[in-house]
Amino acid sequence: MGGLRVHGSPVSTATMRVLAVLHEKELEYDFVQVDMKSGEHKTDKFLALNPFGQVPALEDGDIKMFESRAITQYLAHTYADRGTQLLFKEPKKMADQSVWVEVEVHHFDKVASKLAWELCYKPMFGMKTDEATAEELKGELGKVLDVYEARLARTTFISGDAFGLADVHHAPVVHYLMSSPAKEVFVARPHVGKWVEYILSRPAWARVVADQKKDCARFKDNGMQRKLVLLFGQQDNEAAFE
Ligand SMILES: N[C@@H](CCC(=O)N[C@@H](CS)C(=O)NCC(=O)O)C(=O)O
Repeated sequence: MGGLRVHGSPVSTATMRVLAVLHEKELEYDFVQVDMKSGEHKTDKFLALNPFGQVPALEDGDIKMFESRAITQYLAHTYADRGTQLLFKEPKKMADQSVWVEVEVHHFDKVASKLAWELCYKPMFGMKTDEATAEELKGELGKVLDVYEARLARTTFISGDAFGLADVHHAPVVHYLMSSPAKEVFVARPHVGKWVEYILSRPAWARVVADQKKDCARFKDNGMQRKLVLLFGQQDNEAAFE
C-alpha cells in the first residue's frame, strides 16, 4: 500500500483538498513541503512533477500526477475499499456527483478562490485587500450560493443524500472564507450554513487543519503559522511561536 507522497504547501487550498481525501480514505502518506516562498515550485525538480509549477503533486509508487481534483478522483477510485466511500456507483447518483464536482470548479471555486485571495491570503502575505473587489466577489458568491441553497433544501449533501467527493472538494476554500467577513454569505443561507458546518466538522478535515499547524511549525515557518493563528483565531497556539 505504501509509497504515497504528497508534494505541497500546508497553506495551499489545492494541497489541503488532497490531504482531506487522504484522511477520509485513512491512507498513510509522506508530506513533502514545497518551499513556495523561495520558488521551489518553479525549479526543474518540481516541474518534473508538475510542468505548470503548481502544488500539489502526488506520487504513488510509479504513478506521478498533479491537479488536486484529478488526484482526489484517483485516490477515491484506487482506494475505494478504504475509509469513507466517496464515490457513487448507481447511475443517477453518479450523474449528480459528476455534475456537482464540475459545479465546484466552474461556479464555486471560480469566485470563491478569488475572494479567499482578497480576504484571507492577501492579509496573510502582508498585502492590502481590495475592498471593492471583495464586495463584488461576495455578491457573485451569493448568487452561486443561492443555487446551492435551493439544491441543499432538497438534498443533505451537495451531490445527493450521502457525503461524497463533491462535498470534500469545497472544504479548503470554505474553511478559509468561514474565517473571513465572507462567512455571512454562507450563514445567511440556512441550508448552506448547515452543510458548511458539517463538512468542516468531519474528523478528516480536523486532521488537515491540525497538520497544517504542525507542518508550519515543523518547517519553522513561524511567520506563516502566526498569520494562520491570526486568521483562524487559534490563540491557544501562540506558545508554539516561542
Ligand atoms: N488546478 C490546480 C490549481 C493548483 C494551484 O493553483 N496551486 C497554487 C497553490 S493553491 C499554486 O501552486 N500557486 C503557485 C503558482 O501558480 O505559481 C489544482 O487544483 O491542483
